[in-house]
Amino acid sequence: MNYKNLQQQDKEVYDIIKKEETRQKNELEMIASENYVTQAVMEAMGSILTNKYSEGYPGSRYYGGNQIIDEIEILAIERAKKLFHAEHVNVQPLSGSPANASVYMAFLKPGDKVLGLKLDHGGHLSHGHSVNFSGILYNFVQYEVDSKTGRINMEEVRKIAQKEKPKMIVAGYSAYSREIEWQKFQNIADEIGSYTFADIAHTAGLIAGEQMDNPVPIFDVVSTTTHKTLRGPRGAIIMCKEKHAKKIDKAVFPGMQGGPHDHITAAKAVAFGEALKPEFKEYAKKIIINSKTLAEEFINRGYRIISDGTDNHLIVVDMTSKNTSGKETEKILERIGISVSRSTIPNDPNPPMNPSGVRFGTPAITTRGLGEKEVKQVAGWIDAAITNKEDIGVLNSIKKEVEEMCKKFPVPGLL
Ligand code: DSN
Repeated sequence: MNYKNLQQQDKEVYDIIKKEETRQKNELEMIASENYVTQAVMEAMGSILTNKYSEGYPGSRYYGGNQIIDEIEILAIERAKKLFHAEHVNVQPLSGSPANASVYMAFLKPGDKVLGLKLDHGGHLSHGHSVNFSGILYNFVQYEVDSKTGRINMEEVRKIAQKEKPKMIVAGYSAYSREIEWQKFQNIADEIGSYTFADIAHTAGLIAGEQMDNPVPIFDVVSTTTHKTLRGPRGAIIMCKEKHAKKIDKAVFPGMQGGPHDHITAAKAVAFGEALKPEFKEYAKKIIINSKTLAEEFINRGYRIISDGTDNHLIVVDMTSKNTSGKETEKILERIGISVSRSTIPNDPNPPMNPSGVRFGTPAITTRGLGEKEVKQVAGWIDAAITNKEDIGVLNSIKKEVEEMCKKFPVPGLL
């Protein structure tokens, strides 16, 4: 990436960015929610569209001079509609939590009852955790994954829904590795007259790439971030049935947000354009193959994987099966140049800051071009590092091997 002007004007910031660039080049990213965007997405993000204010929507803005901005927002909307088969799309949400806040604002009043998956069972903070606005403003009741299978038991969800009669049911998760039965959620909601809300932030790219089921034609409303498997800029969108369009748009602006970030809208349009190409389906397929390969490698080495495997881009591993914790594993792997995120496991006996699990994801390494052969190699390094966590010599030599692999598979956006 060329930072010529930044280098001349502000060396302090330039040096920090270059250090991070080197880290991204030399280390493997296995955080399930991260990815590497293309140069084209970055160029759109770095464009002069950042100079504009455009509160409102295409054709109806609160500032002059927005005819051209309207073109980019309409293009992003049309591409997202095509990608997800959506009736209505709002491309202005700044990120995942603000998007979810807008969804709740559109459909609920403070105090209304909502049903969401518990955070330590794979849900998200914004799905009703008590420290989050969602849990503070709304009356969330929570469902769990089955303690034996690690999967969502739809009969249990039905029982809770029938008993609690929530106004909204939330599905779509941050640390759940299985396909979601969208239609069954909708059927339950229909029985009790609830709205259905899917947060597909994690799997949006796999859905766009037609490797996982799409809730958009089924659910009332769906949010997703654009920067995870979808491989776009940091941001989010909301998709809904046409009948909900007005209330969603009103909730995003003026309800939750001010001016949209037009340079990010342009980058979203670029990312949706990329995801509409046939190559993206291949990419999505490879992410899942890599994730399944990783799960198999761990299982063969005696690691306990929640739900015993994966249908998507992530796996959650119970590290107590290897006499370590999530936090310690995160540190050990940092030492060899692999980034992961610690994670709670269902019914975790340990606290969220030092949970039992680790969440591994394959979207970023798949973007780099790693395939099954390399994933097997990476699983071997991870296991060797955990087994030899006190042996600095072993950790240093694995780190060198990781660096060698990184050289062979450069980050596309950093060429
Ligand atoms: N922080 C994201 C994740 O890692 O899943 C969710 O917001």
